[in-house]
Amino acid sequence: MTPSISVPSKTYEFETSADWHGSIIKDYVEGDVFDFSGIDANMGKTGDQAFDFLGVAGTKAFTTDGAQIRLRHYDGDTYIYLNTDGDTFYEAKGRIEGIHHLSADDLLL
Ligand SMILES: [Ca+2]
Repeated sequence: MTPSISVPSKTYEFETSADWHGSIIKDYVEGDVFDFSGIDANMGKTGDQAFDFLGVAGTKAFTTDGAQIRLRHYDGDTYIYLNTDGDTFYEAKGRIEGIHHLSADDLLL
């Protein structure tokens, strides 16, 4: 009988959108958490705002509300885009190897 090995879930923590930008996560497993809560999601407002999670969404999903996170599945990988400044373009993009169906529960916003 093979003993089952329980691997505790990991938390990937990012303090700034620059920390996340260009990241490549190679060892993600289901249950791991991405902690973006330390990032000020809206640089246009004072204080530390939280992100809105848009789920898997196209490039037009970002609005001028800023403070948004969207996912993209592309070429076998999962990308997470952060919009932090109230225009419709991302400030940071990182990649998780493989297709993962992350929900808001997998992200700390
Ligand atoms: Ca932006």
